[in-house]
Amino acid sequence: MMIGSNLFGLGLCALLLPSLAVTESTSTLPTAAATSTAVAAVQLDDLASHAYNQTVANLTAGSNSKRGGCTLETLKVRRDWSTFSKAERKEYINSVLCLQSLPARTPASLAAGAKTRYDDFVATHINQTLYIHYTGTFLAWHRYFTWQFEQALRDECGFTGDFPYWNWPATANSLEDSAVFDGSDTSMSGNGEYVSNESEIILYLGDTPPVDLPRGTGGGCVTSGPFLNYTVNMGPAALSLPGGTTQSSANPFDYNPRCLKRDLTTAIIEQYANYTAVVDLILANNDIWDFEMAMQGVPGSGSIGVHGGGHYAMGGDPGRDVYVSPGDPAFWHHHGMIDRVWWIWQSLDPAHRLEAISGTGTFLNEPPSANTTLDTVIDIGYANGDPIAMRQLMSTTGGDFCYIYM
Ligand SMILES: [Cu+2]
Repeated sequence: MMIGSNLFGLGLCALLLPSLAVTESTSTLPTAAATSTAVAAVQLDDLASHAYNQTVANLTAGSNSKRGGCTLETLKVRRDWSTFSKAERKEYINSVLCLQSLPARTPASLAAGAKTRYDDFVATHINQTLYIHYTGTFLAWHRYFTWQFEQALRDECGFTGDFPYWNWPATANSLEDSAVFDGSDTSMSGNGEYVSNESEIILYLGDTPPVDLPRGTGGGCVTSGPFLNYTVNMGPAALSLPGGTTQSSANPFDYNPRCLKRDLTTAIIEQYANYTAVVDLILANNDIWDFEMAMQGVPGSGSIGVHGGGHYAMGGDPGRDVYVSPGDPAFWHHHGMIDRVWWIWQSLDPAHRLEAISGTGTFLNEPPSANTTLDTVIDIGYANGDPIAMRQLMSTTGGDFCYIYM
């Protein structure tokens, strides 16, 4: 498999603000996650309000003028998918389908399976997986990747709405009934067809004890919704299969069209991305290294974190493939929430956290590589945009970014 080499030659690897009043003060914020789900849900709301108010206050004060010129007037909004109207959901879905119908920019000589503009993003993620997970770039890389996906929807497919996120803990009772995955024509398609006799998923990471995950309620091809006829064109690269085996194709960039599979596993969200888990991630980790490791799951801890939680709760193919995961159209909803949690965490101590980076340029520093710094350059290749330094990616209202989460 050519994954380890850098095939693409990439060097390094309607404003809806309800109120502008700043009402929250830091002293009212929780300092430890409540074990009660209901209380933790309120805590998460309070933390998000704090981040929101702080972002608005900074823009109002004009302290941002030296950055990219983001203002309250140009601020874009990202919202929980469940708060989107049906018409808003359809606009977003149609723009994703549009991107999946436009021709790829990635040369076939680099990725024969990259057929569409959507696939350009998948190919980039496959290509760089070992340099963007468990690295110093993890959070900023995915912030940029998701934002450039949003720009592609706007610039190439006429999308004008708010960008969505999947509020995991609010779906911890039933993914099958959630707005993201209910299988309706305003969802991101739903479950896969039920496959009987599937055994559990076993994740291996280096020499650490494996993590067992329950199987879900589907397993096969999605049976309804907007992505019923969508084809996953590349991979698998490292697809976890029930029973503990992993499937890889000889060249994951080759054309290998197949259906989108899901195996919705509510129990995974219930365990790893419930309200208490999300609030604990935000409040119990003061250091960026601890925060990003807890988010991805500390190897050997038995936890896959909220990041692994969202990916594996989708299940199926490519949901359980670290490399090909953007091939599931719900990837962006998931990474919207990842980015939101980072934004909330940053807002709790911006002086120390806004530009905090820890880690190197390689997966768990294997093989050893240089520390990631503010000068480290991110390049998402044929997906979209230009190479950019980490320092431009640290604030959601700095550099080219200008967005806020509600
Ligand atoms: Cu990723």
